[in-house]
Amino acid sequence: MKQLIIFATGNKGKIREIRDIITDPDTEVLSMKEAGVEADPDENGASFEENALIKARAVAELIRRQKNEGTLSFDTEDTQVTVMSDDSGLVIDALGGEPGIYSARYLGYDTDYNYKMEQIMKRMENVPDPERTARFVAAVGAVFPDGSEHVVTGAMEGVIAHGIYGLNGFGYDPFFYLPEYGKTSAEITEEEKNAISHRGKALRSMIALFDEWRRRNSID
Ligand code: ITT
Repeated sequence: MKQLIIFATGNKGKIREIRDIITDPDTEVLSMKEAGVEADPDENGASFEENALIKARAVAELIRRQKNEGTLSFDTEDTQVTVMSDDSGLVIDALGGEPGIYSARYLGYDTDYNYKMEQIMKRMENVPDPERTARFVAAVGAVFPDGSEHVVTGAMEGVIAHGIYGLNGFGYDPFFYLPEYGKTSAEITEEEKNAISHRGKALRSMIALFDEWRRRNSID
């Protein structure tokens, strides 16, 4: 049975990392745009986990509807479709957990990230290094082919730097300093980031859950 994972995200940085993390050659990964099932639900949950499930559920619902109407743009013959989503953000201890679940919306969804990071560094001007701890958190949600819902999380610990360094990654990576590398997460390679990142950890946990589900349901 072919496996198709549709990823309920419109964020190109996320989808690039996800494709590098899900390497099983028998599993096809499509973004919701590629699959023609673009949903933009209100992310009004109170946690990363709730928002991840809201996104996965909305796309699963759209697929169900399009299937009933016969308007699905992809073939579901001999294919099991799973929807996954990622809700993530940056949690800064000295700012009481901000921007947290509002990381994408912080200072405006379309605002340049250099500006967002500069504003955060300004707010943290007087915060001494030992108190500049932060973490990226990712919740990966999923609706499996039997309609069951699942959510797992992962985190990557770091420190808010005093400047912006590096061109890799996306979003808040250039000021997220990883003491064990002596670099920001925009200075390490994408491969290095995926090995230690919140997204890498959560996604690998979700894939393990999914593989377990397939074994239990005797699906090869
Ligand atoms: P989708 O909802 O379509 O997936 P989004 O960008 O709106 O895309 P979120 O609501 O989950 O996604 O917001 C996540 C934000 O957190 C993201 O836009 C970045 O600003 C930040 N973020 C998450 N993971 C990150 C990472 O690995 N590196 C840098 N910034 C990250």
